[in-house]
Amino acid sequence: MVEKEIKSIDAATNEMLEKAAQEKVRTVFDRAAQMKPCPIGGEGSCCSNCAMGPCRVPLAKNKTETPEEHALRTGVCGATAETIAARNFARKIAAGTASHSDHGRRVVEAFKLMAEGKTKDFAIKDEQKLLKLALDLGVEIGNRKNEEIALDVAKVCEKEFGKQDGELAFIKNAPVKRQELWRKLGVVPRGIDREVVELMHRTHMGVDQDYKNIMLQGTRAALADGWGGSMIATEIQDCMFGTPTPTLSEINLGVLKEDMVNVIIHGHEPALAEMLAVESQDPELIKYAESKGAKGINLAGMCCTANEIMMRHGVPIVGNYLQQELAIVTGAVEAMVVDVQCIMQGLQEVARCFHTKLITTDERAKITGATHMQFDEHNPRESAKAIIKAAVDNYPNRGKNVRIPNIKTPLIAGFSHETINYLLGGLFRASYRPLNDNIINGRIRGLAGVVGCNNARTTHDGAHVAMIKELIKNDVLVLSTGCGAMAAAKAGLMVPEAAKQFCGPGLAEICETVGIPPVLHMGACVDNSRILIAATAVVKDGGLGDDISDLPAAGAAPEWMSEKAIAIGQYFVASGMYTVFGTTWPTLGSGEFTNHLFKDMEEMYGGKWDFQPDPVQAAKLMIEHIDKKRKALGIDKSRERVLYDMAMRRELDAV
Ligand code: CUV
Ligand code: SF4
Repeated sequence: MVEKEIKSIDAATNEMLEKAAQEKVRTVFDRAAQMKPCPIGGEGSCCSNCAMGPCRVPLAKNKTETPEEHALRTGVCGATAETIAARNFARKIAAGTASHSDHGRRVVEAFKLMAEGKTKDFAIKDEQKLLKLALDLGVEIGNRKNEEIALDVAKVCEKEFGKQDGELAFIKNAPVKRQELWRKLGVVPRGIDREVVELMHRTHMGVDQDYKNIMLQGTRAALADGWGGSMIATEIQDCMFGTPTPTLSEINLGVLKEDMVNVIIHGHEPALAEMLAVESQDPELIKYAESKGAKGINLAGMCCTANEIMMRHGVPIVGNYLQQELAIVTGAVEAMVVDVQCIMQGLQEVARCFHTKLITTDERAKITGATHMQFDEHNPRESAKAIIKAAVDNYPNRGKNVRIPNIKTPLIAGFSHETINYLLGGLFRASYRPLNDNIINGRIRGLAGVVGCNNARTTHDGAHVAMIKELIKNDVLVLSTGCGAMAAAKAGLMVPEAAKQFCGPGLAEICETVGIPPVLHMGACVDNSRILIAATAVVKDGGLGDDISDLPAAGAAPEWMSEKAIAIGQYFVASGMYTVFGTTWPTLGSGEFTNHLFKDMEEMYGGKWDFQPDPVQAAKLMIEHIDKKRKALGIDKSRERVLYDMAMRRELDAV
């Protein structure tokens, strides 16, 4: 665990932390200072899977521990440090996969209601994508109506969750070689729910007690997330709400408005957020807000829901994970509307110090003390209206202690896989060819996915920004999602002008020619599936090997905290990606199991885990990996030439 020196690199966050301190409001930053992490649990060495424990098998302090001594250090049932660390790790995968996938399931349910005509408020926004999905899923197109096709697509997707055998449909989206490898290793997911259930079973007391075998199922569940639940969520959301295209927006606490009703939507699933985006523009509701003395209604997003509606509608983002309580600390938030995932219970305590109404909207996620207003999928518009009305009604209750930091940054987002395709190849011959060519000729050194959360155990946004800057300085194009993307945006890295200032010469040239930022915002956490699809598209375009593991590419989550991040990391690794995490690593209590993740996995999958809390060092590891892959592809020399050319050109320019 690295001790953090400063709380945040973000000025708006620090300003609100001061306000919170003045007003004696306790936030996650204070709680983190007070509650030290448990060192035994932190390294994955605490087992509470049965009532003979909890048992603790921490890493031996004594480095000279013999294998015999090591074997004697077990839980009451005899479970070894390896088994305990593996079970704990695997259960994080199960929880992460369950979360993304349950999100996917809800989206499919709403999509089905729409296709059946049971809700009039949603529609098919991207017909192209619907047809592509139908083809992928073997749904007949013929000259059937879109709604009929959609209904069948919904039914097939729905079955993916409860399927008992066979293979998940989207596995076929992966490179052929990858699919074969998965089949050989026996890790192709059969059904999403089944893999999660089996993983929970196998990690129950007294079942699977071979860490390698546990991780086979751990991998199968993770793949059921990336190439299953998450991918379903992304694809169906695109169908129903539109596939993102480049959008200009703004981010940070400064998007809140002093003279308007501020409604924040926080969480993950976009259905309610979509409706709030529409209803916040409703003339009648705006008039109602004016009747209460406000100039209008200002909707803004928080966490991954923010990414969803910013990507599709340009709705501004208030902030990322560690800023959720601080938004309320401004004193200017009438309603904080939440659904599922990454919602701190601390919000309620902070909301109590202000006039803010914390509104839960999903029966799966209630918070003691908060107001519950159930979102009705049959009647999304009415639900959204009621919520906004409650926020407006709360406007006159605003206190005197309002202070909104005057800090916000512009960003361009909306880089779905399809958009990147068009931007690079043009509308009529959309393709990754130019990207591949520029990787091969060395202007772009490689690709990096920098994703994931914030974590109160490390400087807010610090690792994301330091890592990304190091990568783009070295000509690595960065794809980003989640709270990491927001950190990059706040640091000004998601505008095309960032290229000149922060990138190496090769990447800067590409960004300037195409007019893209050096860090491409691809969406929410479930949209990490877009990175899988993009990586596969690069493979299929040719010239860079025949599997994801051949690509000069790497992944990272330098400030991860959620179990979802572990599921994502595992499906990245199993898809062939070198993946490095920061802040803390949850298996260090077992050297042997950690070795399995950090070494054996490379032999199995061509991708592996790594841990490096220093973000610049971690970026260097990623670059090293990228260079290793370039060398294996025989394209290491081209890069030297390009850089040489550029240096010469600059010398000439200087003359
Ligand atoms: Ni799903 S999972 S803190 S909001 S990225 Fe942000 Fe993103 Fe992690 Fe949560
Ligand atoms: Fe202890 Fe074994 Fe029970 Fe875990 S399962 S708590 S190691 S006895």
